[in-house]
Amino acid sequence: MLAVLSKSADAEQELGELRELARTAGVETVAEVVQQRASPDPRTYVGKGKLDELKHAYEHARAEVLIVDDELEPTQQRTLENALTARVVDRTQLILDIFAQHATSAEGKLQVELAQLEYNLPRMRGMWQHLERLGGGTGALGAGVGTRGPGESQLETDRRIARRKIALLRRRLKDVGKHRATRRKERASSGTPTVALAGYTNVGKSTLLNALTGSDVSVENRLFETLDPTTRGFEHDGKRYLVTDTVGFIRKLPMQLVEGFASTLEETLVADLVLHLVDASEPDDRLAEMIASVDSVLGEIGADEVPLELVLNKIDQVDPLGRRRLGNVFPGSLQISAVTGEGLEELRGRIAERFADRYVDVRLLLPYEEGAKLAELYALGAPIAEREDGEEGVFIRARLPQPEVRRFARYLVADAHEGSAAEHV
Ligand SMILES: Nc1nc2c(ncn2[C@@H]2O[C@H](COP(=O)(O)OP(=O)(O)OP(=O)(O)O)[C@@H](O)[C@H]2O)c(=O)[nH]1
Ligand SMILES: [Mg+2]
Repeated sequence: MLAVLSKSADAEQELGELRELARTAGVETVAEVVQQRASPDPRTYVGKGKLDELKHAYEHARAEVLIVDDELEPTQQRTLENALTARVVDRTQLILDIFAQHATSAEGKLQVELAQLEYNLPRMRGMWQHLERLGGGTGALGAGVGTRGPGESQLETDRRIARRKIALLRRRLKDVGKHRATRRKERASSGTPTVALAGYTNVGKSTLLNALTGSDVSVENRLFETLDPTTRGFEHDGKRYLVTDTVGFIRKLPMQLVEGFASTLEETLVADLVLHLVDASEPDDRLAEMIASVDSVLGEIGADEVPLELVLNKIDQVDPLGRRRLGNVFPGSLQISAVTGEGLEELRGRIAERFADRYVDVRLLLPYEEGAKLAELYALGAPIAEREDGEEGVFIRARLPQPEVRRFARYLVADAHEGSAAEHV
């Protein structure tokens, strides 16, 4: 059963999202309760009168768990559980549960475990009391926890163990993060422009990665399908670009997850360009809210300095009138469909434009005795437009990333027509 406190008159969107989260976690919604209220009651979360209604609805629907659309204070959770004799799961716990289900890589699992421990640490007392009362067995949505009802000293011990585990996980994540940093540096030194896909969960980031690069990253109509960053390349007009797909954002993204997934989210931070992907088929006010929450997470991780393009995906779901309206609301944004392929050529072109001055067309004459330089050139992986083995050496026409040109400056040959050694594309 779902409970939502709403400040806005239209709670349907908040409910809809919570329903989706519950569905993704494998929970079927049997009843929903909404209270219009500016801020939660510090003790009971909902108002006192609403608590009776909630209790009645919970029993009537024969619900097995109450899911609340906020991160609850430990006391609020306890009070609700006592009042309803129910299992109460808050929004953060629900999202952590989904992340735990979807984590596949070693790093993803560590990140989720860290986030869960951090969520649980201040709640450990509540957790044990909860277990004692219910006779033990379940933490959040079925994660098995020990059933022993410990005394105060046991609790102290558990807290210490948890803190030590948190420190250990942080260290291990740092090590794993180093590998990622190395890979990132390799990418950066290759000079290949990197584009990061950012956006709300389920807007089609992975579908777009697949469409642009011909990959087959997992795509599902459920939330937080992707947790691990994936980087793939594509070529456009003879130039190579890298695209990174990463974890999606959500309204009220638990701060424990932002912290736990810091190194993953950094992929966005180090990109040369962020494509902020949105689901154009969402109603206007929901769209605005989704954009705002992505912007706020990008700001939180310091990625708001990276150049950004707003891209409206799922445009195949929008009628011509809606498209025109979106064009007015978001001037300069691209309208695409990662599924039908509409607008993808324009998107590639837009990306290329952004990096146009980062590549330089050069003509080189490499004497045969400079074989190592030739190997170096090939190692760059830059597209070679022409190669001719002449008398004086190898003549090459190639497109180099700007920072690499200096290494070959000695071998540059002037363009017969323009008289300049390097011409900007
Ligand atoms: N109609 C339509 N559906 C799309 C489009 N792009 C993606 N989808 C669907 O949207 C759902 C989510 O797609 P994903 O690519 O998994 O979305 P994501 O942003 O990677 O989601 P997370 O990894 O969960 O954050 C899938 O059911 C896709 O088939 C599109 O252009 N049009
Ligand atoms: Mg994805």
